[in-house]
Amino acid sequence: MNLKKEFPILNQKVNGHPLVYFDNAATSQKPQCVINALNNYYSTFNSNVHRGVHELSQVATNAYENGREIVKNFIGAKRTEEIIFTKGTTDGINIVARSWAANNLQKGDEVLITTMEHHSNIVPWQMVCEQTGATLKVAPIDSRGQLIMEEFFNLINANTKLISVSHVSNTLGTINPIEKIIDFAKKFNCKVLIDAAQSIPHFKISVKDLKCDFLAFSGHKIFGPTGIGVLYVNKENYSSMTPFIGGGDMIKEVTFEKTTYNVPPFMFEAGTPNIAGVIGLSAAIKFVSEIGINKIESLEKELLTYATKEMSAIEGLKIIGDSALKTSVISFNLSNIHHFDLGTLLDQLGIAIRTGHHCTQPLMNFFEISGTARVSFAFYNTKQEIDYFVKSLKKAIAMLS
Ligand code: C6P
Repeated sequence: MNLKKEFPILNQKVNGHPLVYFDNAATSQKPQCVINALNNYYSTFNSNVHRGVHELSQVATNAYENGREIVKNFIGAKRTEEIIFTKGTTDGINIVARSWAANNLQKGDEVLITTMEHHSNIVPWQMVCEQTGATLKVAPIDSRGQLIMEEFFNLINANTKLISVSHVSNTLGTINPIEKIIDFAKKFNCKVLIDAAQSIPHFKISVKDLKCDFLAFSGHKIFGPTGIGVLYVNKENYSSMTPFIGGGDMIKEVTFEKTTYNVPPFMFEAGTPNIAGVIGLSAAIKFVSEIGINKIESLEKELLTYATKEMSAIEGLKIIGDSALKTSVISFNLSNIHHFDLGTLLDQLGIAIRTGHHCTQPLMNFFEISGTARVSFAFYNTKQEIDYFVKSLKKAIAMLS
């Protein structure tokens, strides 16, 4: 399979140059099979789910629920009901904050996050700590952008009720040792949420092996549509969760006096869900599985190693985050050139990168920088694209210095 050819958007010129898309951590591109699945749904069986007795509704319901099965198998969950469809990673983390943490935390309890978290894994905990009186603790990192594990473990105690940590940092590419974190947390009976937004597209994840309590990811970062995501909840945790969004489909019975709730996961999917999103995500996961997630991992490792070597040779270029374990992301700054100016110039040459704080302002404060330029790869990127990028980077340096 010519992998790049599967993505129609990549076959175009931007600003007169063949598009080089290096902003995959922000959102990945969609293969033709995902576009076809969305088209097919809207052209042939668009209908609401769980409601109608008519044929189209039944076909849509089957496709939607089959999506749950596909996700369950993909992340190695034991039970289909452990899969909640959400709007994305942000939504998934907020569901845990509102439906679990708000009901189970109190003054004296602690929530532990890390310095490298995305705002989506900081702000919900600040909100819930303010509401419950719990305290937010932040585990430190070193200058390479790695967790300092000794200090991380020292922060865990009998008061630690939840650890919420990114599997992979969107800004640094650091892969965190979540297996060790989960093992250690279990000794304290502490819940663990994994923000898998940046790991799910890049390597194999098995929640059964990890034994995490919660895991959240976004469909759009794994070649699926925007507006769809997944929250995995280990079934044992459902007994201590209550829904916080009320409406259709999440109920068993409603009277004006009292409402009883549907069983999970439906209890957490109030209102008409993103049916097209689930169908598109299902197609994306099938596509990834056909290529093989291990193959994707090794293709991307090659790209990361090659780009790191080529970029490191550029004078005045400083890579932010060189963890021993890294995936698919290179953040960098150039001496005397603002990342925003660089991003704008590269755009003129057809190269899409991201610039700014990447929704990790506390991490920027740690490194005492305002932002970075960031390239992030997917398996459809090529070494030729990296060569063109490096050549363009040198051109940009010559122009902007
Ligand atoms: N990071 C990036 O360019 P949503 O927006 O809900 O799909 O994902 C939020 C999110 C949560 N955690 C991590 C580690 C993330 O990287 C992201 C999204 C994008 O890095 C957009 S800011």
